[in-house]
Parts: sequence; C-alpha cells; structure tokens
Amino acid sequence: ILTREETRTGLGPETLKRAILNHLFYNQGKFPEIATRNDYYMAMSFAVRDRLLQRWVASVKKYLNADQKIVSYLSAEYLLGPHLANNLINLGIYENMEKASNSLGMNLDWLIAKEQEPGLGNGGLGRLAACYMDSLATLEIPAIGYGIRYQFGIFEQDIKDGWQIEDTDNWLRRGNPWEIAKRELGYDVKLGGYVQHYTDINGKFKANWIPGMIVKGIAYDTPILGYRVNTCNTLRLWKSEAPKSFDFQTFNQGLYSGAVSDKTVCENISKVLYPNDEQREGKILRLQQQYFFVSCSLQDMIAIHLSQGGKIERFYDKFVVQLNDTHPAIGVAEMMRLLVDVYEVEWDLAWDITKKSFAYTNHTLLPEALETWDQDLFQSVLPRHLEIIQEINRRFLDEVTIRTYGDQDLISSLSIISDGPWKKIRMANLACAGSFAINGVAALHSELLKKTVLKDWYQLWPEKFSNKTNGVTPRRWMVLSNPKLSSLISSKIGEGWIKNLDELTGLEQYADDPSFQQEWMVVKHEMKKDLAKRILQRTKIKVDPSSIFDVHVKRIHEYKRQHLNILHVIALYNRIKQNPDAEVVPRTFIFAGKAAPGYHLAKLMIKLITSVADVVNQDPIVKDRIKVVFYPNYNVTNAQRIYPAADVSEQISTAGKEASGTGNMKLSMNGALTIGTLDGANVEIRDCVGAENFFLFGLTEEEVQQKKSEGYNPFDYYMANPELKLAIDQINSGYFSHMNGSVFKDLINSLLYHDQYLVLADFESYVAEQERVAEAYKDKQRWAKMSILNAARMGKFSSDRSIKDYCDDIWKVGPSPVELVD
Ligand code: 26Q
Repeated sequence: ILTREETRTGLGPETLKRAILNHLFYNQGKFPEIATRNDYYMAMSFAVRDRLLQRWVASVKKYLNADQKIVSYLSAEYLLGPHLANNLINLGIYENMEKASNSLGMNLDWLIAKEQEPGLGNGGLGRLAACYMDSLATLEIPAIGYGIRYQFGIFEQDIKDGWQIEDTDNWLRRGNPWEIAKRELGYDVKLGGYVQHYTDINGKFKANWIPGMIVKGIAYDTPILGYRVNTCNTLRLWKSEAPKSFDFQTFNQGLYSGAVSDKTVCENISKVLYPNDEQREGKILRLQQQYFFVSCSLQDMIAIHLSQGGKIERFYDKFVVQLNDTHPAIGVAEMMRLLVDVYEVEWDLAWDITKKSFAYTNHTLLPEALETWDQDLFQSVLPRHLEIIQEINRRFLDEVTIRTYGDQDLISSLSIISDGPWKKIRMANLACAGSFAINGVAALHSELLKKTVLKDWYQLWPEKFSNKTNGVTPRRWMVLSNPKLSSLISSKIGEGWIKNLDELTGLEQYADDPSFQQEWMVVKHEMKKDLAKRILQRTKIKVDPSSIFDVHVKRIHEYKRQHLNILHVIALYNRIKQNPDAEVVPRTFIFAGKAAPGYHLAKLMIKLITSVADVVNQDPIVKDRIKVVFYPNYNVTNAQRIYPAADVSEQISTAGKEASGTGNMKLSMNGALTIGTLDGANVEIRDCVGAENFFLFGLTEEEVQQKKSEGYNPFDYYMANPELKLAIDQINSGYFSHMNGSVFKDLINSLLYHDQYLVLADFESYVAEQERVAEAYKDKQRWAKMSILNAARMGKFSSDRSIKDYCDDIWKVGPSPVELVD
C-alpha cells in the first residue's frame, strides 16, 4: 500500500500507475472499463503535473525568499509543442511511465499522441521562446515567461485541390491539464478613452487616464521543468475577461460609465493569434493584445517586487525584462506610465529605472517587417501612452541634438515618432531608446543590424549592442524527437551531451569507423521509414526510404525561396524527360510550412509545389526517381517527426534576409547535411561543421546588395539559362496546372520582373550545388562521415549556450539551484 504522499510524488512504475488510476477516478470520475484513451492521457498528465508542482512550489518559494534577480521574458508567442513526453524526459521517468501505462493496457505512444499541442506562435520567434524557457529551467535560472493565452493558436492547415485551407485551432476543446488558472491573480487594463490633466494640491502636474473600456487579465500558469533538476519555472499567460466590477477610486467618479465593458469585446483580446510572420498587421486588436499582456505582466512584476519589500526605485534589482522583438515594446511606455502616474516617481528617475530594466532582441532585417503604428490609431487605444512617448521622444531628441551637434538626419532617423503628415510610432526606436542592451540573433544578423536598420543607434550607443546567436534545446530536438540516435550517441560518449552539448565532439573519433557509420545510417533509415509511413497516411504518396530525403520545412515566404527549390525539381524532371535513362540519384523532396492567410504569393507557392508534385509523382517516365511531397500542417509535432528523417536540409534564403534560422540547427543536429546560402546562422553552422561538410551556394549578402545597386534584371537570367527558361515557361503554359497557365501568373511576373529575393540570380549556382549533393550521397561512407561530423560539431547551437550568453552579458543573473524538501 502506498501512502497518499507517495502517490502524489513518487517516480516508480507502481506509484505512477496508482497515481494515474487515482486521477482517473477522483478527477475524472472514470474507471478503467469505461475510460477512453483521452481520459488516460488526462489522468497521466495530471499525475505528471503533480510531480512538476512539487518542484514548482519549491522553486517559487526560493525565488520569493532569495534576493535573486528573476529573468522576465516578454513574448507575444510561445510555440511550446506537446508537454507530456517532454516532461517525462525532463523528470527522468519515461521508461517508468512506459511500464505504468503498459500495465494499464495502454501504449504510452498512443497517449502522448492524444495531446493537442499549444500552437501559440507562428514560427521561429515563438519556438525560440519555448527553447529558451527549457534552457532557463535546465540551467536553474529563476525566470518567468509572460505572454498571451490565445484561445485559438496558429491555424491548422489543410490542403484541398493543392491550395492551403485554414481551420481554427481549438486546442483547449478537451481541456488543458498543464495550466493552472489563478483566478485570484488578475489585473485591470485600461484601453481607449482620453486623458485629463490637472494640478494636485501640492502643485504637481498630474494626468488621469479615463478609459473607454477596462479588461481584466487572468493569470494561467504552466510549470516549465528543467532537465533532471528541481528548477521548475513559470510560464504565465494572460487571458482577457470582462471585469465584474472595478475599483471606483481609480477612476474619476461619474466618468467611468462608458468603461462598463462588454463581455465579448473583452474576451476578444486574447481570442486568437495573428498568423502573420514577418508581415505587419496594423490592426487595433493586435495593439490591444500587445498592450494587454505587457501591462498585466509589468503590474505583476511590480506587485511581486513590492510584496517582497522591494522599493519601486530598485525594480531592476529584482527583474530584468527581455523584449522578444518589438511585440512587447510598448512595455517601455507602460513602465513609464506605471512609475510616473501610479507610483509618482519623478520623470528622470523613472526613465533611468526603465532603461536599467529593459533589453531588446531584434529578429528581423526586413524593413517592411519593422513594427510601426499609425499615430491616430495608437492614440485611440493608448491616449496616455502617446503623451508619454511624445515626452520620451522630446527629451530623447534633445539629448541626441546635443550629442550630434544638431545632425538633422540622425535626429529624424532616431525619432520614435516619424515626421511628416502621417505620423507613425516606431516600435523598434521605442525599444532601442528604452533598453540598456540591444542584440541580434546570429553573428551576421547582428553585424547587419549595425550597418543597416539600427545603424544610427549603433553610431551613438555602440556599447548597447551585442550578438546572441540563437540555439535550440537538445532535449526536445534530439532526445525526444530522435531517441534512437540519442541512444546510439550515448552508447559511445555517455549522456553528458544532453546537458553539455559541446561533448558531442566526442563523436568525431567515430566518424571514420565503418561500424559506427553503419549504425548511424541504420538509425537514419529507420526514421525515414517511419516518416514514409506518415507521408503515405497523410498524403497518399508512396516514397522510398532509400532515396535522399531532401527537407524544406519552415514558414512559406518569398525570402525563404521555396520556389527556388521547386524550380530545381522541375529542372531535374526535365532532365529525366529529355533523357529517360539519365542517371538520377533518387530523391524525395519534402516541403512543409504555413503561409500567412493574407499572403497571396506564399499561398501560390504552396499551390505550385503541390501542382508540380501531382505531375512528377504520377509520370511513369520518372519511375519514382523523384517524388515531391507537401506535408500538411507543419507544427512542432510534425517537425519532431520530420527532422530525424532528413538527409538534406534546405536553408536557401537570400543572403541577408534570414535573421538566424533555427530549423537549420535542428536538422544538422539530427545528421542532415545543409545546402545553404551564407545567411543567418548558416554562416556559423558552416564554420563549426567545416566547409567540407556543408553545401554552399549563392550570392553573398554583399553581392546581393551589389547586384541590386547595379540594377538587377531577372529577365536576363531567364533568357540566359535554358533549364530555367524551360521551367518557367512550363509553369506559365499550364503544364503543371491542367494547361491553365494563368494560375501562377502573379508568381511568375514577380519572378521575371521584380525578383526582389534574387531567385533567378541564384538558380544556376543552386542547381550546380545540388549535383554535388547527389554525387556525395552515392558514396555512403563519405555521406555517413559528413552526417556524423555535422551532429558532432553542433554544440554551440544548444539554447543552453545562448542562455548562458544572455545571463553573463546582458542579464547578469546566475543559477539558483532548488532543493526538494517535502
Ligand atoms: C507582427 C505584427 C502583427 C502581427 C504579427 C506580427 C509578427 C508575428 C510573428 C511578426 C513577426 C513574427 C515572427 C517572426 C519570426 O519568427 N522571426 C524569426 O525569428 C527567429 C528566431 O530569432 C529567427 O531564427 C528567424 O530568422 C526569424 O525569421
């Protein structure tokens, strides 16, 4: 007989079984005879959560007592992926849970598959936040992640007649066992209305913001456990609700009537994630979302700080606030409002506190992606913040004027509010002005930031700038996604690499060992067979696991150049058609990714891929030597299945456009060889794995700029390269679209007459490098060696390394180990 305490916290198989049955019975009112798989999934998750909570309470207690600084990560997105399997690994109970579930007549994999993943992000930026939460906990750094509890995450993608169809992601439908609603933890957030100014009895100027509406933010906490440690941090996501009543004292009597808020309007704020990636959307609701979660989060941090006896002037001793892009940059103005209007701190001191608290990470060089808000729209949502930003800007530009001796160009480029008749609030400028540190996400990106979009900031404040190359967590992206490869690695070098990824270099000594190469490629083949099964189920396309699995998975975007890849596929197809006996190394081209619903050309790129697939896959002349697959609904769950099966990783963005990329890291860690441009983190990956283990092609960033300034004419490339011309002509003629050539005209016109991402300029170099890829694959031993060396040299790209760099250089925070006491 187990004690109640053992049932709640024990980690043995018997105890876990008991715990699952307890939850089934007492939580869900079910018993084995009638329980569904989903019931078991829920019961198991609650059993795991109990074990997290024990560690979570110990962690929170420690953070409350110790005068330890806490990292506060502000992000509008967290692309977490499923929790259950990850928590089993971090707790170290995967095998025990397998035994427990077998003894209940359940298969652990079935139950794991029941989880609806929280898709609360678009892509790289949201997934980075999730990897960083994992590393923060694993490194035992006190941290809170703040964000939005979207009721609907990123849309689910389906493919109908070759086109992308979006469906809402109702991830909470069956309940979410991983979150704990803190109904008592809520903050009021004002929106709209106007500002009154008056002089108080002491002769001080005061502002009183009379809102048009008030929403309440409710905290939903998800525990984030580190790998094999007791540190369990908090991901606190805010849900918007209508306040039942609100504090009458706070508002001017009689003027709040308009603020009695409409339930649906309030609940709309945290309803849905905007599916735009690298594309601005100047919608009021988006600004409301950003302000809503940032205001709740800052109010929460201040409440925590004050409740521990901290002084408001010393906020930055307790928290360092990292801005994940400009989405939470309104926090700079909100901090000033809270300090000046609510806590009555003098302006200069308030600005000093603010600047000591915030740090900003930039994730994009695309000028069109930099966030700005129309001043009138901004004022309609945040009238008081507009005044505050105007005041920040006035004082800030005074400082700039003196420092630059009145350089008008600098002044207007640094201004937080743009000049001209259509005034815009520039969020990157607000973030830069209000932060003590500014960083890019890969070495090249950080250098280009200093030369381009943030050039003038760098000129005046070089000391604020640094690079923090992105990383990914090896727990999810190796141990969890690729258990066979992980076991093989551990059988040679032990398990230390899981926490210290640099230890993977221990594999280098086996790179030439034929029997290790053999084992390595056997694992890869197993994973390819698994993926082939999934592909068959999901798309009805039969693919050969011995062919090269050439993987291009990421959001669909012109700058990521999925169309360059498909043009190469068409060229290969034509070579076969023109010479059916041509030697072609069999290849499966696997694409996956979502297009923003309003991004016409990205959606056309999907249609082009699926159309080429329809023709190529059916053509008997091809004899299955090339296959094209568009795997629908790319998300974390599907990514975990695709990366381990990849032989080739497509990282083919126009040089200078991809800030970092993180899929490039995950694929290389899993033994895929990269074909890529010198862009983002590809540059550093190539440096680490060695140029001889990387397939490089394309223009460099300088050459891209050079070409553009010379007056790039894509049509010349089209005319000059017969393979390219044929491929484009075929698309145009309707060869891939039942002889209806008009389908792709917008895409073709964009390529032939604009081609801002230099697809045609890079085509020849890409095709030539792809030939080297095929040639290399024929030599199995050489390929195996290159694959092993790729994985062996990826230590730098662990998010643990990234987080250590942030801790040392920006946050000045160290580990704070947590002990379990019962
Ligand atoms: C902005 C305004 C309104 C609505 C949506 C958005 C929005 C949402 C998401 C804008 C951008 C994003 C996401 C950007 C993103 O994922 N960037 C990627 O960040 C990765 C992590 O640093 C990098 O590796 C990628 O290179 C970069 O593209």
